[in-house]
Amino acid sequence: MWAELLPMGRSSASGGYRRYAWTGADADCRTWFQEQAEARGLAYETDRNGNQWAWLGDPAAGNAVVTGSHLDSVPDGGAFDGPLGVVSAFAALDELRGRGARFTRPLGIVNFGDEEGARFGLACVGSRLTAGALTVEQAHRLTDGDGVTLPRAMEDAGYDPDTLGADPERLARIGAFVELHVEQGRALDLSGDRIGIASAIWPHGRWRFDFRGEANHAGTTRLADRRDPMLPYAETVLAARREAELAGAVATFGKVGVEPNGVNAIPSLVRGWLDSRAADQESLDAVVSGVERAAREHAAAHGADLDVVRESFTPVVEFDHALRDELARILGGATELKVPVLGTGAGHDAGILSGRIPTAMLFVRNPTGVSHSPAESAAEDDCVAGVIALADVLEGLACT
Ligand code: HGY
Ligand code: MN
Ligand code: MN
Repeated sequence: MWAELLPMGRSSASGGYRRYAWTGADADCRTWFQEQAEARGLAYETDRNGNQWAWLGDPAAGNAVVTGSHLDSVPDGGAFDGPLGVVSAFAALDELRGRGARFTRPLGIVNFGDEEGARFGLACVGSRLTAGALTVEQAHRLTDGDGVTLPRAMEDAGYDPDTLGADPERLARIGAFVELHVEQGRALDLSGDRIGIASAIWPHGRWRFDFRGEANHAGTTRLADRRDPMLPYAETVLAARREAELAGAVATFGKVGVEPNGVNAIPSLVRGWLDSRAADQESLDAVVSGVERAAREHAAAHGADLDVVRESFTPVVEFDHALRDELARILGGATELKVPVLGTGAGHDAGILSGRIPTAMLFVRNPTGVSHSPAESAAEDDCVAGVIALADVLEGLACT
């Protein structure tokens, strides 16, 4: 499975993945998912939001156990973020069949669409729509960098955007969702453990800062006469770093757009996106308001106008305690090792669904902690340990 997925959407220039929602690379991954489902005799379907499902047993029976993750990527992402959870789901089912396990609950494997939000700017679109955390009207307004709307992109990919919307009937059939994911930090590497269990996801969000000034000639415009929006933007990037350090949080300007984007033109517009996350809401609020305050001061000082728009926000997620303890009991019993319980600053579909159904996550050790980069890695032994741990969890939850 891993070898089949590896070439899909991989850039030969960067070695990273460009599997953006509803593109050709995404379609290749989706075809692969369907083939995996059908090769195992699972009932395959796409839901009203374009998420893919593979079922063993009849989900209408209810109280299903679902596992899976996503197959899309950030720009030049790594191979593991997302796909490891989907591949491990199919591999765990194979493992359980090899053990002769008998299922007492329906088992679902899912690939949630557009988890990273790389194309339309909002993360976890598939699970947000399903959970009713994103309205159809909001989804219809999502537009990519080329002006293509989400409904148009879905339609071009062969999906019907008219069906988009909350899917409470589907969620009502699910008793537990367990997402396996490569760790996106070094906690397991430092503790010497292969596998961890998630405790919580930090509150996080994305804010767009539009600095507007005046385009002019880079050679002839006196410094004193300029209204250059790049200057307050630069000050704002530095302020984000300072505010994050003060609050023990993280803040990143990782995407920027400049108009007209000419070497010899003072920009008319600099648009930067702030991604900020913190262990608690108060710290996150402190960072974002500190960054916005600095941005306003510097914009005023340079004669630029500023608009700040919150594009997305996900409050703190505490994963279901009973399910988390059940995972710890199952894995502790199987390995006689204590499985570490970790918080994370990364967002996941499991976090979005946690407000609606009991969810839990398993993390697989990442030896460098690097993620959202082509350098992301995980050792094969650790990935196999992840599959076995997921199989143990599914067996404990869904088998006699
Ligand atoms: O955490 C993120 O940026 C995304 O949800 N994976
Ligand atoms: Mn990611
Ligand atoms: Mn992910």
